[in-house]
Amino acid sequence: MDLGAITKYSALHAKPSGLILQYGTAGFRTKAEHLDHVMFRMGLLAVLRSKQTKSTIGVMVTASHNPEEDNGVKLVDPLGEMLAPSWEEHATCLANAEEQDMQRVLIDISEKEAVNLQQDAFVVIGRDTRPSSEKLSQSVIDGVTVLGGQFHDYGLLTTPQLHYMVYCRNTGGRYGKATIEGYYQKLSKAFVELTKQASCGGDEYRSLKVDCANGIGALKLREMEHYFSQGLSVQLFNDGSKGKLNHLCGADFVKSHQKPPQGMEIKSNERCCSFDGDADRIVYYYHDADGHFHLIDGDKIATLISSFLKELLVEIGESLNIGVVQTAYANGSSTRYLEEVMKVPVYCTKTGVKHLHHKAQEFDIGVYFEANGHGTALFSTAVEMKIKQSAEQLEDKKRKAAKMLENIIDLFNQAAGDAISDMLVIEAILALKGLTVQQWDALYTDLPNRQLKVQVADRRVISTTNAERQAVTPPGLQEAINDLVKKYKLSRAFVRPSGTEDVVRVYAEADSQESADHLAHEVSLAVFQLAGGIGERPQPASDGEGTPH
Ligand code: NG1
Ligand code: ZN
Repeated sequence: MDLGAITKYSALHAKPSGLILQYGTAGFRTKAEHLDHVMFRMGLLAVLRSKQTKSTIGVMVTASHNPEEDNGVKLVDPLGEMLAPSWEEHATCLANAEEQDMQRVLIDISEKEAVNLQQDAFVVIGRDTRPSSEKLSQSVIDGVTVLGGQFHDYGLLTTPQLHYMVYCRNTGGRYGKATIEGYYQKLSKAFVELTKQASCGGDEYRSLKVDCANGIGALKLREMEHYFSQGLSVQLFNDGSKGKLNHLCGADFVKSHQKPPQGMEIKSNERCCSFDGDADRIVYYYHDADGHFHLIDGDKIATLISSFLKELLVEIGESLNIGVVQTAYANGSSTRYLEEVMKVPVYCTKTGVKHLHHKAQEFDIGVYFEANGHGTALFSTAVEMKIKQSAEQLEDKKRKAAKMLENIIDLFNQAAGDAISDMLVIEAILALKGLTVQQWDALYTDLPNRQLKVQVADRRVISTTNAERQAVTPPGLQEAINDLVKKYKLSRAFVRPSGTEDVVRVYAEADSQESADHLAHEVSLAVFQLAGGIGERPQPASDGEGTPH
């Protein structure tokens, strides 16, 4: 390590003294103007991680669904996964070290993790369309360079595209080519082959309106469009040409406000979807003939996908184990439908895709989605081989199913939840099954629900167990929630500290919207009283239709 050079360059990316940030569920996230030193230091850390794993490491500059003024950074581990937990701690230490302690922390990490400093390092970098992202990604590059790492700057990418690049590079090209054309080709080839098998499906099935949250998804979808044009026609809205990123649009807005985005005209029964700001989340929706808005969230996406996969497996005659992974935010109706009607085992993990991803890896086929639309399906290597063999050997009908499965495996991003890839899978399934958006929606009816946020002095006073469904501390809180829940039918509620914002999140569902709103409000008051609420006391939801959390 050239300590002199590190000190010199670090001074050019100096940390505002006293600023403390935490590597959360999605990396570091805050106002962009506070992040320059964090970017530089994550460049340094990525080099150490690359040397330790002898693999390419990714660094993504984005704040996803958060406001345009924010930014963030996260590291991507060798197989496209989120950073290992011990390294998340190192990231927090390094980001918070005052200038004069930075070198010592860097050396500590290298020693603790037995990093061979002579080893080569390679880092790939991507960024979203935020005005601050270009400069911040340059700071990452400064950090990489000063520690002697090699790098490739992909420039503008969706988050899942960067995960894809990392995965490709660390699997010797077997997964795909680590270029943007490689990504487009792999996905669109699988999509076109798959949809060729659809017997029905005229135009009405094949056109889709996409709200791109004024983000990177618009750019990438436009680039990709001509690769799959025979199979699907997409109409892009909120493409960044005028509106502000994530403002009154995008998957997070649509899901949390339970209403359509601005800037998109929706005719009745038209199929629409929204991406978030870095295109790793997707939700669908439509207006029915009476003008009512219907949201099709991650839970219903997981249901469509897992039921289709199960059907294909039955057709091929393979008894592979398939599991669905959700979080506590999954709508109770979805869990019930999956378990009782579809007879698919369902598992619940803590919030944050790394937990879901990890659990999904335990199955031959693991489908995981957060209710907010972040998810994918994972296929074990053994399954992939079995399916490839079946596609060669089986008789006609079975072979067709095996071929479809083969294409679906290629179409899913195995490295991360990916709005583009999920969209193509969903469109293919709808076409193959001849399903309209209403028929898909009718699989089950969501229980009315409400999410709220409560400000407390220190959200760490709340600790949880049972995949965040029960509060362990502060004392008395869970008992209070239990008593409130008893007052309503088909009800459920839980609270947890957010991993990305300084708030406690409250979730409630019940048999009517009114009950869900009441329950959520009452639980918020319990949190406010028992967990050290600050500021104004939580107010009841002012209307029945989608007051934000
Ligand atoms: P937190 O802030 O921990 O609730 C939010 C989302 C997660 C996940 C992360 C990362 C909800 C309730 N929570 O986490 O699902 O997407 O952001 O972006 O949607
Ligand atoms: Zn995102």
